[in-house]
Formats: sequence, C-alpha cells, structure tokens
Amino acid sequence: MGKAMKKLLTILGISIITAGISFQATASDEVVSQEQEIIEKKEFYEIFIKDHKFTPETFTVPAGEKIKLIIHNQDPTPEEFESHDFNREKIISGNKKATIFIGPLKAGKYHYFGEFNMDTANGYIIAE
Ligand SMILES: [Cu+2]
Repeated sequence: MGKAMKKLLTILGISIITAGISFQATASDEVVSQEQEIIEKKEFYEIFIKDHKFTPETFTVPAGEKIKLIIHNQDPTPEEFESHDFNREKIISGNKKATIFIGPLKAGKYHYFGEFNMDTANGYIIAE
C-alpha cells in the first residue's frame, strides 16, 4: 500500500468515527430536548372564568414546582376559586383578576371549582 493511500484511509477512518460520534450526540440531544418540553415550566398559568366556566378547564403543570396561577374573572359577578385538593380559596370580584401560588404538587390530578357556581365551574390541574 502506498503512503498516499494509507494516509487517505486514515483520514477516511477518522472521519467515519467522527461522523458516528456526532450522530450519537445528535440523537441523545433530541431525547433530552423532548424530555425538557414535557416538563417545561411556564412563568405563570392563566385561567379565564366566563359564563361561570373555566378555560382551560384542565391543564398540565410540572410536578414538584411552585406554580403561579393568574385567574381572570370575565363575568360581572364574583366567583370563589377553590380547591380542597391543593387547599386554596380566593374570591375574585367581577371583571377582576387574582394571582395565587400553588404547589409544589406531587404527580396527580387536582380538582378545583368555583364555589359560587359549582354545577358549571369545575376543572382539573394535572401535575406530572
Ligand atoms: Cu369556599
């Protein structure tokens, strides 16, 4: 084998190994970023009250984190945002908003409701 060919194979060999490493690194980077998307924590979560219903009724937050909730009451009448599951109670005047902090929550499903309109105002927070 000529010196030039040996040099070429060495270069090819190195570049194949390098390609293999960079492919693996890319694949594991993707896995990590997918996991981060699932547990991504937002700065705050908003709930809107309209016609005595919550929007969104059900939403997901990361478990083990303190969560800031901003609740907008878009009805003209007051509502009491309440949960026995995460132990909070807050009256929100008509056309006002309120901020409450909940958690850190263990993984699970937590019921909340509007005490002044319990037949329509219900929702769940899922921690995972
Ligand atoms: Cu109450």
